[in-house]
Amino acid sequence: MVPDTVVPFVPPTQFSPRVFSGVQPTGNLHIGNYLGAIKRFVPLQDSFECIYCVVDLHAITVWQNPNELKHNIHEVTAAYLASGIDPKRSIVFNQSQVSAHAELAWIFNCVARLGWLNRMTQFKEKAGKTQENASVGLYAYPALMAADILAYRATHVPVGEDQKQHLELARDIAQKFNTDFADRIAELDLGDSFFPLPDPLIQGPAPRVMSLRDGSKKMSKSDISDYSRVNLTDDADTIATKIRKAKTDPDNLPSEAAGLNGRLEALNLVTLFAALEETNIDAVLSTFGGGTFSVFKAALVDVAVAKLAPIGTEMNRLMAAPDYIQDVLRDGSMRARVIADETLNHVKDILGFVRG
Ligand code: AQP
Repeated sequence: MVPDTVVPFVPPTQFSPRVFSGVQPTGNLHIGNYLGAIKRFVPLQDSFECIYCVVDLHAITVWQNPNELKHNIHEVTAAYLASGIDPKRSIVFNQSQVSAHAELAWIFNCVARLGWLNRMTQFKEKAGKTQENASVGLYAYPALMAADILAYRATHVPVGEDQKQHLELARDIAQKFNTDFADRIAELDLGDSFFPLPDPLIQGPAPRVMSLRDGSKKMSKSDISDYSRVNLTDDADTIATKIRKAKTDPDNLPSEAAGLNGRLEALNLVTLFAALEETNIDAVLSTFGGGTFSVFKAALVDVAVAKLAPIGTEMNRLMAAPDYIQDVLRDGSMRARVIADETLNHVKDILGFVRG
């Protein structure tokens, strides 16, 4: 029997298109987070119902300074808003204010298999050689990510390429849940399957921006070298210095894309230019091919400053008004809770939990 309190349910065969994505408030928000994720969140608002989360529960999978965490949560929120996410049209909130994420994550810990998590390359990269000392949360991170997405029964998830494997795991969890409880889902009249299999949206010219110091490493907030990344709040001088110091090789730029094979740093800088200018690698090389890096880097500085400075300025303005940011997060959390709690209540009924 479905409890009386259950609200009318959208048949699962007709999952309405919904986008969910998140960014961790781990400080040093960079141009990779922007080009690979946040920038691409914005146009999706025109065709989808969008939910954008500041995933603070994910952030604490590695130790965070409590005195900095609130600032970092505000920083990601400010980056969303400054980039063009409209908190009236989309839901913008921080994860820890909606307890359904943590509850559903536990349930998914019991659905996901150890073997699946053992294959996650990001855990291996982040835990490094000291896996025994990594938190259990870091290991279980992908189950929480699946909960984030599936609490809203989101159908599309815009992320950078590094998150592809986690998205596949979220699909596996959704599929296993649907299969394990198929009879119960049918008995409760919840359709053929309860969760959608969310599709990753990994697109654009820069799904994986690399470190400015090492073209084989992903640009990352947690890289100890600040020169490895361009931060969204860097001023024009800092952007110029970082790009001028970016690692390159002794040759001039090639005239064709094939000439970038094996030249990881050159490829990264050309890709960055193309992504910022919203063009492609061939077009960049048709202008700069055959020329020196110093000429190209000067042009890249101009483009980067032109695109990032307005965002950084707006982020700083918003962060100077923390009450507004708090209001956005409070309002977003209330709206998110309505959706996530409804999903969680159905999941509890499917599992056979008793709820009063
Ligand atoms: N280098 C990157 N290029 C393109 N996209 C990227 N993303 C991250 N790094 C790059 C995308 O940004 C979104 C938010 O990422 P996250 O905060 O969830 O953390 P992450 O993927 O672990 O990114 P970082 O910057 O490396 O953070 P730390 O160092 O804290 O782990 C995601 O969509 C991600 O794909």
